[in-house]
Amino acid sequence: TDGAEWWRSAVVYQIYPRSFADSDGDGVGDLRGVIAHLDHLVDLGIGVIWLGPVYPSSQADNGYDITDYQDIDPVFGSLEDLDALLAAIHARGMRLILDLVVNHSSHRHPWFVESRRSTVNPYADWYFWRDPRPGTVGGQPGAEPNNWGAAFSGPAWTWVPERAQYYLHLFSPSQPDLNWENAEVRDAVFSMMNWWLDRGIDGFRMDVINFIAKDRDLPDVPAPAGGYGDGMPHFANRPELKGYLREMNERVFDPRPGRYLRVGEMPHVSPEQAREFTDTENALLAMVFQFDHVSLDQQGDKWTPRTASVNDLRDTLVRWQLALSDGGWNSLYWNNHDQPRVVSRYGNDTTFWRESATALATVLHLHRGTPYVYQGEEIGMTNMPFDSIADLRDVESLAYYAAAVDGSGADPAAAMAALRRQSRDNARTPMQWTGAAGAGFSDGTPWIAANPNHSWLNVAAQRDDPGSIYQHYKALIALRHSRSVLVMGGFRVIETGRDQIYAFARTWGDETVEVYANLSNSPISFDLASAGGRVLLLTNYHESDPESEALRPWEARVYEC
Ligand code: TEU
Repeated sequence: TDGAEWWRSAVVYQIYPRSFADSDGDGVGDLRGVIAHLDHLVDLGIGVIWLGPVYPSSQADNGYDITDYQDIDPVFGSLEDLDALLAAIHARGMRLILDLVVNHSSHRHPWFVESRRSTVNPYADWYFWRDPRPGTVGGQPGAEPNNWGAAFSGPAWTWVPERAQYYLHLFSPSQPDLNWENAEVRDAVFSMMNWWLDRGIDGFRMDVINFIAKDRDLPDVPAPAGGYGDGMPHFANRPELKGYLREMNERVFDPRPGRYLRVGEMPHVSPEQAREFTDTENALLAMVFQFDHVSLDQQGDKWTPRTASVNDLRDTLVRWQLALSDGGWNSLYWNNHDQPRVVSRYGNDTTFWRESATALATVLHLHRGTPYVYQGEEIGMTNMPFDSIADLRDVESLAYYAAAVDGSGADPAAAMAALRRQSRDNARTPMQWTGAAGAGFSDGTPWIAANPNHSWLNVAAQRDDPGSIYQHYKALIALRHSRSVLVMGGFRVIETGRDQIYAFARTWGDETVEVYANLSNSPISFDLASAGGRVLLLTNYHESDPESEALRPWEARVYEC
């Protein structure tokens, strides 16, 4: 792929360390467990590993609440283990990016422990502290400085009697938001980033990076009577955001040779904004994670279901592809540690489990952008049949259930149905390496139960099976590495006149690749767009007639034209 930055052609594998591989039998994945499985990623064709947070943490949000940004939580290992992992990754020609979680720290971080003591200590202004709403008594319901709700239920403010003020937390009370307007906060963050880059890592995935600039007035927002509202317009994609990212680039990345992968997770970002942040001239980031395609089955809040149609999926994917088809850059993902498993969500994890998993993978990987494979996606791992709330661990899921069932008297069965559909724990059950009792993940009791289907759905069962989901992912990644058109090519939709079919073309110079995918449970006939002379590069059905103008359920075909 001529001259493109390495992260345009590489495929990124996301590891959720707690659930990937446990080397010491404590039931929690760790760094030594990752080292032991690197060759699986080499076999798959992975170029970059995104490792979820492994820093010391109060573990209220599984590491997204950090108490020390420059060390490793003992549950995952040590800094020496991280250095050994980095060396092992580099020795295999792969790269490592870490998770940068600097919109907030843990409430147990020394910065916050000091900040909460008084209004006059050196860290007093490192977070968002506000007096009770005028005319109210601090700590009483309704005394919060504004009416924003937190992402994990409840108000976005917690009262600290010691300081006689509230602090802001967009997520859990264990995650106080850092005040980026304070230059000392920015100094500390940039110094920490430089410390990690000096250690040899290859970049960062930046957690909710578009939330770091807040509207200092922190105004009330429309909200149901006595309820909380969505403060998003006052903390997402604010005008000051670009200034902070420009300063980050000037003080961290620009002074260094080489190219670092900078990925910004940006809930609520639009394609146009993504283009602004990633456009080639003065790219503030290499790419962003958007959320439009992973909220199509939600209506307002994530727990209220909506049926996502193929048209919904296609329209959203196409909108993002077209916006970034001739400038800027896209991330491509179906799964991560916050999303339910795509084969259960948008595919068919019963009748057409293999076909739908591979059709969805084909569509994603042949788009323009950098593909991400989330651990277990490469073997088609499915959602978990959670039986009761005791099976769940995620702070977001537990808070939702408590608020719905204990707080509002909702039917526990309905709440469990919503959790089986959308809980983040669907993505956090142990990686399924083998069919053995602990799924090859741990010899101990795992921190969260493994999916019972690991008995047949696992790496060992698929690795040497030519028709497996694993082998299809491997073929897709190899295909991407073999053709510039799949990396640099533009994107255009192919109109087939069939709602169930998603078809598109990629063109680069005189190379054209066409993709046709039937994203439904029914066979469908259609007309192949290009004139003859096609070569079938890849299909997800074992036997496939390249000239057939009928696609079987979830059949995907890739042609070179
Ligand atoms: O997620 C940000 C985010 O928007 C998610 O909260 C997502 O919207 C939600 O999980 C969907 O229900 C990042 C991390 O990926 C997530 O794991 C953390 O919980 C969150 O930030 C706070 O750090």
